[in-house]
Amino acid sequence: MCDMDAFVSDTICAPASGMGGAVALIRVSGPDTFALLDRVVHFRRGDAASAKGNRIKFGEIDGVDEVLVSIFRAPHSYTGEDSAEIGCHASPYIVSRILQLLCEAGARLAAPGEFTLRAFAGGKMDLAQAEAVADLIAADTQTAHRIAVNQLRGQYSQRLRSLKESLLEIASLMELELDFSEEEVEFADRGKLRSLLNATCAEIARLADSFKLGNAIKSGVPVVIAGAVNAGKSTLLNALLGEERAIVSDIPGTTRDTVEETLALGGIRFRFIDTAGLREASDAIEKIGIERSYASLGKADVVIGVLDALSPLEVVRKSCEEIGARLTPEQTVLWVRNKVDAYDMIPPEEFPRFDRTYGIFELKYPAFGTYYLDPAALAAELGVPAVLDISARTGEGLDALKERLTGCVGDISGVGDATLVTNLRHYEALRSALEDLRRVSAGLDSGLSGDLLAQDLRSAIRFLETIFGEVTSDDILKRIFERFCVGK
Ligand SMILES: Nc1nc2c(ncn2[C@@H]2O[C@H](COP(=O)(O)OP(=O)(O)OP(=O)(O)O)[C@@H](O)[C@H]2O)c(=O)[nH]1
Ligand SMILES: [Mg+2]
Repeated sequence: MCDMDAFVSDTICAPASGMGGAVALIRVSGPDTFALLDRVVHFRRGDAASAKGNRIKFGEIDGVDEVLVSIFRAPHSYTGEDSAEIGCHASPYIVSRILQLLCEAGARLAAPGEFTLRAFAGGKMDLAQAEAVADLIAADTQTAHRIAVNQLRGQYSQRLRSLKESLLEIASLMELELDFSEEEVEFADRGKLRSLLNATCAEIARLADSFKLGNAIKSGVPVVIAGAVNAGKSTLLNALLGEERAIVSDIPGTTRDTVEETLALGGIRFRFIDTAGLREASDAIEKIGIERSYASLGKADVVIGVLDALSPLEVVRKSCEEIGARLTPEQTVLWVRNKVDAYDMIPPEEFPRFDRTYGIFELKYPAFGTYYLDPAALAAELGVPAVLDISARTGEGLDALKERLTGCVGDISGVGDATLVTNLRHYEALRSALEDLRRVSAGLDSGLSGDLLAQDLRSAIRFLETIFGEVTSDDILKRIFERFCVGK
């Protein structure tokens, strides 16, 4: 357990609103909140210290601003302590001047997440709920928002607590068995113990499995757009975003550095990363860019492998192999053949230039059909599951590409109401609990000593408890709350 008293002895203040806007909010919390306010603010009527209950008071800070102060008396506040929110005009000068006056009067500037940490320490919320506060602020899609709200309201913790209850019941059933085993009494409830253990394991496994989708919804899905120079990667990024984000030109090697932009598709945030085209570069800067392309492939959940419809098949095959060799089985690759619109535009006298191109000539110009491969035949030729024909220039095939992208994430309909794990810390705790429980299960089968089983079971319970912070350490709390913004 951590030493909460160290956190809650003084009075803290911090700006709580973002930049911009007309009005700013400054938060104060701690035992001296009201005395401190009375030193800094001249209230129109009465003072903060003797104000009854929660109320809003109008006042003036000399030479600085007129302010509206919301007073929250313990325990009816976010932190559970005496606290207040000062509304003032959103000039950076006013905000910093008020904070300075509060600090001169005895407050301390809060660390990131310190208000929420106090709410947790004061028993206003458990740790999973506290983490949901940060998720709620960061949520930028409806789905991410719904999941954060569900977790903040405690449904998620409730679900995990009932799993803990099941484990406690298993523990007590096991103890019964231990007590009687020496007397060789037939254990009546063994079937119940088994089925409860199996059901609990299955539920924990389901929750752990939900992390892939939960994390995709919360953090976004990194999608790397990779391929040979000039294949149209940057054009594709721009077409997906609907804006001219990356520079496009017919000069091979236009993109030198990775360009990243996010886009929500079907309730999921995708982080598209356009990369420098892959080739043997002679230029030192381009070489660095290509190294970055390879490095970013490692961070992708999904790779869009862009193949140039106007390149010869052998060149395409090489690019396909280069990308494929750097991916792991967990990563999904969507292969696209870009520039299919160009087939229409190539004048017949240009055809010799496209010799051994795997294009669509056959359809438009049957005489040149020898090298045409439809997408399925091309996929077979390249040894990949599928290829999608697209034109980043005209938008052809992009809806199908978007559909395949959302298909990579899984079905998100109804996830707002399901219990979904979005937090890596929780996922790891669930995985560890599951490992312990699987040992318990195997131990039961092989007649392992009850002491050893009980040990693993206790460890599984502790892992669940870390999720809502019943067991925690200063280190864990520090790591969680330092990722919060100041003022939350
Ligand atoms: N006809 C046609 N041309 C395209 C299409 N997509 C891209 N192009 C053209 O192909 C050339 C290269 O496009 P870019 O998007 O810069 O290609 P890139 O893959 O980002 O190239 P690098 O950054 O150099 O690796 C430009 O002249 C684009 O206009 C397409 O769908 N159809
Ligand atoms: Mg580019």
